[in-house]
Amino acid sequence: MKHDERIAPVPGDYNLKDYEEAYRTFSWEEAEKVFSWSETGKVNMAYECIDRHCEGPRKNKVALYYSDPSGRDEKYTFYELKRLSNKFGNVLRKFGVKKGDRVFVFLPRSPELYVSVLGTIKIGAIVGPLFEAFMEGAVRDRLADSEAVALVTNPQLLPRVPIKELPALKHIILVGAGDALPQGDGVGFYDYHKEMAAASEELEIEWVDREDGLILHYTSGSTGKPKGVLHVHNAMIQHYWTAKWVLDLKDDDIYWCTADPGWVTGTSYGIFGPWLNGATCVVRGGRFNPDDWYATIEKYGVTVWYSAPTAFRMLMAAGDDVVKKYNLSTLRHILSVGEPLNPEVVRWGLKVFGKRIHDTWWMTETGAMLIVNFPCMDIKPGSMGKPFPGIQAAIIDDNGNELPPYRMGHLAIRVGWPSMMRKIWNNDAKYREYFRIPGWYVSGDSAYRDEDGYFWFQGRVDDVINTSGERVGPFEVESCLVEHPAVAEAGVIGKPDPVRGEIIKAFVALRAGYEPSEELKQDIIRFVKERLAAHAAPREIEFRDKLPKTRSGKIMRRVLKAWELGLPTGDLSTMED
Ligand code: 6R9
Repeated sequence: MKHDERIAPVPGDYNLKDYEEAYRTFSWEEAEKVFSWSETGKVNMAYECIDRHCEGPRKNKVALYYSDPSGRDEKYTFYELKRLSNKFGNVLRKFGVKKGDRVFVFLPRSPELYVSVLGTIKIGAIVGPLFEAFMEGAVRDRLADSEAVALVTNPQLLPRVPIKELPALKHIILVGAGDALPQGDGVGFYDYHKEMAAASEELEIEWVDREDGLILHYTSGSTGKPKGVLHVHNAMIQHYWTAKWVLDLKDDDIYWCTADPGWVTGTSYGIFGPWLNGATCVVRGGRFNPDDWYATIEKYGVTVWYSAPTAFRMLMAAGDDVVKKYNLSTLRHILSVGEPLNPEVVRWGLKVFGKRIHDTWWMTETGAMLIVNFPCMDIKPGSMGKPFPGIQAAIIDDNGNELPPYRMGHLAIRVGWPSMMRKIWNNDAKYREYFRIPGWYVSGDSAYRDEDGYFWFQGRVDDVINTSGERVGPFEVESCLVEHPAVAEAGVIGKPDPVRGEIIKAFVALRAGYEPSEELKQDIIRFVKERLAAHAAPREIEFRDKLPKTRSGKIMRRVLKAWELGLPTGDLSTMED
C-alpha cells in the first residue's frame, strides 16, 4: 500500500512555520511558560479564556457571535462575557455550590450555555455539558453517576430530568422560565434571567490547582454505561498550543467550530482553545442544513472552520450548486475531526472551496488534538497526519512492541501530555485499561504508519475485519465506497462466515436520485474490487435510508453489527434520532 497522493501547502504566514523543527525542539515544560500560573500553580481556565483578555486590547473585541433560525442574532465582547460569567458564578455561589461540585448544563447551543459553562468553571466547580437531544435515561445516567448538585436547563427539556431519581440534585436553573416556576421534589427552581439580573458583576474567582477538575464529558463505549471522562485545568496548555498551531488562529480570524459542547470538540475547540487565543467565535444554533451552514460562513465572513466528516459528506451530497449560491471567499483554513476523513472528501473540498481540509485525530479521553495536519505541511489524503510536537505516537502490538511501517496495530501514545484525562468517574478499572501496556495509552483505534511518519486510521480495534485471513480496516472500504457516484455514506462490518471467518458487509445510503437495485449492488461491488482489492470488496450490500450515527456524526458500526447478528445494541444514548 503506497500512498503517493500529496497536496502541498499553500505558502502563507502560518503560526507554525516548520513542523520538523518544532517536533525536534518543543517541550511541554517550555510551552507552559506562556501562562504566568506555571510559577504559582494557581489557575482558572475561565479566567485565562475570558478575563485575561479584558486587561488588554481585546477587552472590547467580539468573543462570541450567536444566531439561530428562530431569529436571535447577538454578539458578546470578552468584557461582556466576563461580566455575565461573573454573575453566573455568583448565582451558583448563592446556592452554596462550591469548588469540586458537579454542575450540568442541559441546553441547546445558546449564549446562556456558554455563560453557564464559564461561570461554573470560575467558581472551581466541574461542568458537565449534555446534548440537548438526550432523553430521560441518558440524563439520569450522567447526573446520577456524577452526583450533580445543580443543573441549568429550560422548561422544554425539564420533563426529561427524572428529579426523584437524583437525590444529589438540589438546584435547577431554568432559562426562560418566566413566572411559572415549578415547585417541590426537594429541589429549588430558579429563573436564570431573574437570578442573573440580581447578581453582582464582581466575582472572586476560585483559584484552583492545575490538577483540579474542570470538565466531565460522558462518552459511550460499545458496552455498558457511558464513561465520565474527567479533565483538569492543566489541559489549557495543550488547548492553547494546538489551537494556535493547528487551527492557526490569529487575531483577525472569525472562527467557527460547528460542534455542540455536548461533544468534547465543542468544548476543547468550541470554547477553550479559541478563547485562550483570544479568537472571535461563531456559534450557530439549530440543526444542520447545507444552505444554513453556507449562509453562516457568508454572514460572518468565517475564516477558520472546524467541522466533521459527516457534515462534509452531507454537504458534498447536497451538490456543488448549493455552494455556488454563497460567497465563501473568506474561508482560509478548514479542519475536520471525529471520524476518518475520506480522500474523496478532501478532493471535493479542494474543488469547491479551493482549500485543503486538514484532518485531526484525538479523543474525548485525550482532551486535545494528538495527530494532525498542519497548514505548513503536505497532506496525504486519507491520512490523519503526524503527531503534534511533544506527542510520541506509535503503532504497537498486544505486547507493546513497535511495529514497522504499514503493519496494522494499536494506535498508542506515550503517557504524559497536558490534556490527558485524569480519571473515569467512579470507574478506576476502566481507566486502568487504557494503560494496560506499560508506558502507553492504548487508544482502541487501529492504524498503521507509513515510511514518512504519517498515520493512517483503519477502524476501532473491535471493528477490524478478518476475512479469509486478511485484516481489513472498515474505513478503507468505506472510503472507496463513497467514491462511487451513487453512494452518499457507507458503514462496513465483518459478518461471521463459516468459510471465511468473516465476510465484508456494507450498509449503504444512496445519494439523492439513485434507487436501490441488484444491478447497482453488483456495480458497487465491482467498483471496490477494481479500486481497492478483491478481498476488500463487500460480499453483501444492504441499502438503508440512513446509517445509525452518534450525535458527533460517527457511524455506529457496533449497532450495524448488532442489527446484523440480532444482538442487543447496547447503550444508544448518544445515537442521533
Ligand atoms: C474528538 C473525538 C474518538 C474516536 C477515535 C476514533 C474516531 C476521531 C478521527 C477519528 C479517524 C480522525 N476519530 N478523529 N477517526 N480519523 N481524524 O472525536 O472524540 O468522540 O471521543 O471519539 O473517534 O475512533 O478513537 P470522541
